Amino acid sequence: MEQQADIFYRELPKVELHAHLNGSVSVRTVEKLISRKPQLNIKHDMTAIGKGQRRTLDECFQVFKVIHQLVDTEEDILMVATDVIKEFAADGVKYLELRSTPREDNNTGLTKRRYVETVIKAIQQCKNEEVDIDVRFLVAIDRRNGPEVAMETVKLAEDFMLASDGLVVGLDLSGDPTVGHGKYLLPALQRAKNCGLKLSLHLSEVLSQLEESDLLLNLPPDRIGHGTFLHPEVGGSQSLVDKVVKNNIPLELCLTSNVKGKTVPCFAKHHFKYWYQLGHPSVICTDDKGVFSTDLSQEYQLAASTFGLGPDAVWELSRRAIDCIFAPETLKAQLKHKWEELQPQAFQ
Ligand code: 6MZ
Repeated sequence: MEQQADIFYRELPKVELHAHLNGSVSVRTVEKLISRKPQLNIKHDMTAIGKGQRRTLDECFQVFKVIHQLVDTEEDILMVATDVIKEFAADGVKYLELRSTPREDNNTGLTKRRYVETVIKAIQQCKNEEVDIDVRFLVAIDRRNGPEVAMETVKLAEDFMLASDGLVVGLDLSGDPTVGHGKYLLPALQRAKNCGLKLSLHLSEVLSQLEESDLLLNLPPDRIGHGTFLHPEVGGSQSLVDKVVKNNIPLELCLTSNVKGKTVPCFAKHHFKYWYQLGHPSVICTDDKGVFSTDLSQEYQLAASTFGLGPDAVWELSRRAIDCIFAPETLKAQLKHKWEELQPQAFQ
């Protein structure tokens, strides 16, 4: 049976700003995908990292490759995206920004354009079914694929920003942080910014990216993914911190992901503490709820128990996340109103 505390975190209305679509696929959806493609001989333990287990970041990236094999048609993407959206809604997430890297597949005829269209279709279907969640989409650049693909991706995102009724709001830069260098991607990112796409960039997810982080912070991005090694105590620098603070760039922080991916030694040493104590906008997120076997309620509960936050502080943390969303101000106001309405229920 759920404990009273667990219920509070589930009832807490939440904003999810850092969720990779294919990393968010649940066990239930993986089962459906495996039954569609038995010939691949993929087992459950190849798509998720269970409780108490840890892998290197490199091993995590192998897991994404396995999931990508399972998700290679429009039908798969539609099912995965609708399932993921409904699961976030069931977890009390009221506003979700999903991100995903458009892929093409010659064998199935999947194109990058159809990929984005299919995610948008899933969002619209959930809206038509009145699922209680507002969803936006960030088109992702996988840094591994280099500057030309990055520029292509920006152009695709630009087209959809203009033609998706406000559903495509921005761009994400992600992928294996140890591969490639952000400096080659600057022209693409600059173009995205100039055309009005919001930028959420994975930054300093691993150590020794000081120069890259400094360059990317000059854009500046609208939000930062992880930012694990920005501050001086862990090998970053005060000047990086100053840039983040001066531009008031919110951080998307993913506790379980960072600990399971071994970039942070334990929850107590997570950089949430540093940024939260500074009073800097910090948003709790899941990253890859399927791969890391978590959900957003658990992540809030984990932050609260690790850093000693009471219910009022947790409420404030979730409410302040609204200010960091990429959707327009009108929606922020609506969400704040929703939080007010839901407050008595969460605290009863
Ligand atoms: C960097 C990550 C990531 O795009 O196919 N991705 N990039 N750091 C992380 N920390 C663990 N987790 C996920 O979702 C999977 C892709 O998201 C990015 C990687 O590029 C991965 O291939 P999509 O929906």
